[in-house]
Amino acid sequence: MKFRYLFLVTSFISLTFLSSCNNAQILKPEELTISEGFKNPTGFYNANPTFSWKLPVSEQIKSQFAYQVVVASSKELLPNNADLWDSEKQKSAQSTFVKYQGKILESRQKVYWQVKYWNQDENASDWSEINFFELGLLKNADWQAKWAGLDTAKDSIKGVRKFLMHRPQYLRKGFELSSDVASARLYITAKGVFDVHLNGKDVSDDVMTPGWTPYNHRIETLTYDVTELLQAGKNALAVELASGWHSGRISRRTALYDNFSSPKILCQLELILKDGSKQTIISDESWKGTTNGPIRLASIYDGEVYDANFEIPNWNAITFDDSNWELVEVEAVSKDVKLAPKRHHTVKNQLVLKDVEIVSVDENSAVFNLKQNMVGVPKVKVPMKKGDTLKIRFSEMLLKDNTFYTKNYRSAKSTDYYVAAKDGVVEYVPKFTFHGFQFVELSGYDKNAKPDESWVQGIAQHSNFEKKGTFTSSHDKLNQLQSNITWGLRDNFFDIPTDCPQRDERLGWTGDAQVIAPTSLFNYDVHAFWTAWLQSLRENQSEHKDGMVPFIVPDVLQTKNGSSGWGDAAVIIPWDIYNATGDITVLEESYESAKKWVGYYQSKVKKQPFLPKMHSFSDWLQPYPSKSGKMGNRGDTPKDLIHAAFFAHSAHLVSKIASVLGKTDDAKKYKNLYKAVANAFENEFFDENGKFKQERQTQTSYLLGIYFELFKPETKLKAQKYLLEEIKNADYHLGTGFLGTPILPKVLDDMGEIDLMYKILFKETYPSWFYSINQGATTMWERWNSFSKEGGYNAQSMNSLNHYAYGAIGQWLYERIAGLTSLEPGYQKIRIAPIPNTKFLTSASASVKTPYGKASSSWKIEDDSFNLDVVIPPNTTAEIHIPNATQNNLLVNGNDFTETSNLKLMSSDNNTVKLLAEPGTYNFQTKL
Ligand code: RAM
Repeated sequence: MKFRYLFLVTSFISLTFLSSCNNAQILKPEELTISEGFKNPTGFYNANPTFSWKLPVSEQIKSQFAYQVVVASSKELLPNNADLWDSEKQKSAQSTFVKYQGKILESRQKVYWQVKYWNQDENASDWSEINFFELGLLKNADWQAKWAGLDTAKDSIKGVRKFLMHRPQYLRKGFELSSDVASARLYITAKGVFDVHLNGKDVSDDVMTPGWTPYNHRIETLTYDVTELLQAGKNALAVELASGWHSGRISRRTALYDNFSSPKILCQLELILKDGSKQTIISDESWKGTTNGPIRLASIYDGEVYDANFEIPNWNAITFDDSNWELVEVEAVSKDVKLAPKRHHTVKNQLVLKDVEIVSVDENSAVFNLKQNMVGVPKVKVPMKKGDTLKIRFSEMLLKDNTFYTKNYRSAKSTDYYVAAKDGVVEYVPKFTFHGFQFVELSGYDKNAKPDESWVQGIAQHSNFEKKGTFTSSHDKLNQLQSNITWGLRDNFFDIPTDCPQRDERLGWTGDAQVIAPTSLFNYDVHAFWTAWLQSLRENQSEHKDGMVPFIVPDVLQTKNGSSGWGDAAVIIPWDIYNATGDITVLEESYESAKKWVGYYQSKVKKQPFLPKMHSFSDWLQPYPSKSGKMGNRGDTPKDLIHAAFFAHSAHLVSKIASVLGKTDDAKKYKNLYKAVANAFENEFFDENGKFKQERQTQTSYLLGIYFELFKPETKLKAQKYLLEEIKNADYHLGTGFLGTPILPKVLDDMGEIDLMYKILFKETYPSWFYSINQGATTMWERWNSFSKEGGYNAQSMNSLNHYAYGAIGQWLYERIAGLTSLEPGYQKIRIAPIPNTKFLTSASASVKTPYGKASSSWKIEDDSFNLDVVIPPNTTAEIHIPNATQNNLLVNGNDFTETSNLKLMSSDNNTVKLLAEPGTYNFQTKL
């Protein structure tokens, strides 16, 4: 008995010892984020965040058995005395988007959190580093400040098309503090765009804040920790303010008819002093302002006018005497417009393009080539003579004879001016505008100076998201395509997803957005970017018009009719985000809105059951349309077919979303609806042979039917044949516009027509992706033939060289050329299934920073052997499909393939071996 007892004790001790040994090896969780990927944010928007972390890459860590999250009001309380929330040990593999379920959090509250996990062997990790988040002002009632600014409308300055322009304002407030500052937060926003300074210093490097939301519903606010910028004694808070989106002509009808008046700021500086007292400085009637500053005018479309003669030295410093300035007017914060912390990252300067070439110089002007179509502002450094005006013009592409071309900007003047106050070199970067351009023309500089490449640089700006994916291959043009896609994305993700960044448009077209969302989610961390815009979409969705989703968001056109293929962004994008991230929150947030959009289709069904009659832009900009000019923009696929296709598809997705959310009745209801619409679609538009009934056949009619699963299985097979015939008739070119193009690769892939898809993708002639590259494109174009080296610009006035829609092919580069896909939401299960085509490629490679860590797939063909390198992150599994392989000719990490605990055989036929892999790094090799 005694002996047995001793044995038990020793084994207990050795077990504890062993497990604590193991514990020591279990590395702590990394890369903690909250909600849509925020790291330690100040001024956070959501009092009910979710928590995510990553398991470190290590031999010991395959998956998560359990986790524990602790949340506290101070660091000292962690981990053992978490006063806000202790999730306790949860047996769950969930390491992303774990919902906070603790005490109610309030505006301004700073919260600390930490997490640990248990690995597959139930060994606990150490606690992670402590992270925090601090909430912004969540309610309008938190604001004591008043909207403040000068009445600039009364100046009645009329710009292009007689739109009211507002002189930029310089506003300031001096104040005194009785002691040093322990902590200070500046809460600030504007009806307009602002740049704020404290004691002469820049508060941030944000650009064009607060960004663009439907201002009549919600204005985003920013929070800055300005503790370091303040001092005991005198201080000065100073703001530059311009029209931006809110009061500029980009807001079109809303600006005109809703009487959006002079720009205003709203700011509240909340201080805790070292002596323990509190003080708040707000925007109110005591502020002073002037419009006699150097930025004379600023417009998003038309550019900026800067006159150095109006510079006001030290205007934003403590010492400045503002007694001559005017008192501002104020307006109370209204209940009707929600003030909410910005829920995605601000626009920032991202990159400076310095590799510049001078194209031409004549007596008065010089043209510079930045070699990349970009969005942002120029930085000029130019010798000037006092009193002269430097004129800065922009262009996307020159004509054959180097003519500077600006017509496709339409009414957007897109021109900046700088008036010199003295002789010498001036440096100028416009502040309250942005342009889309590759070429810059300068005129008005010192005539005695010889233009130099150093005179112009390009500052590229976009919303401040991180790069998430990479794709590269052995083919230069394919790589150029990837570059054009990613530049097109960055250029058009300027606080909202825009159709184009340069002409008098730059609007949040919903159709373009739904088309590009999946590709964007591969390339950039745009989770928060999209969910923020979806909130704007929901705010603009009309209650009065049966759930109509406008075709642009923010809806400054005051859209009357919804468009099929466009309004579906309300359903498709949440679903795409969920699949790319695994975050269910976006589905919860969007569910009612998605249902309402389907309801809009239902409200448009009149005579024929399940077939709506409504508006559509249709398969926008399909090549070779049968009608000419503007009439041809909508392509040849009839709009009634497009309504039915997207009605069915959106109903289908709502049914899937309902299933994920556990709403089984809705799931059934919408599935039945989808089936009924699909049935009506097939009967109405296709004959018994699966042929599209219209004489003029289109690729898109078949693509929509097949990809949206609208055909009976036997009809689908027949329709596939007609699709192939259509492609053959087009001499193996695509024949698709905005709606058909993203679907083409998916359908051909599904049909096993991989070689055909490669053939179409690698076509060099119009219409094709490489055609634009052959014509010098560095971004995606609006039209398949927007420009040619020989003929210059397409004659149609609507013609942008920076339009991301056709970049939707980017998804296929990742998913199939390199072979990396998310198989279960958020890459919890990954599929590696490259489809190498040796006619065009000898290698391709992609990586994605998934919510679990980096995954990658890289293949190359060398010395008659096919090599595949794969990285699978912890807490996921992967299906790996190895092409040209059999069980017998497959080497894994240099050895003959045998099953291990990390690698199991799923299936093998004479062409492909399918394996199920645990996290890790693998090399596969087969002889060709
Ligand atoms: C133009 C643009 C935009 C498109 C609409 C229908 O404004 O091409 O991208 O969505 O038309």
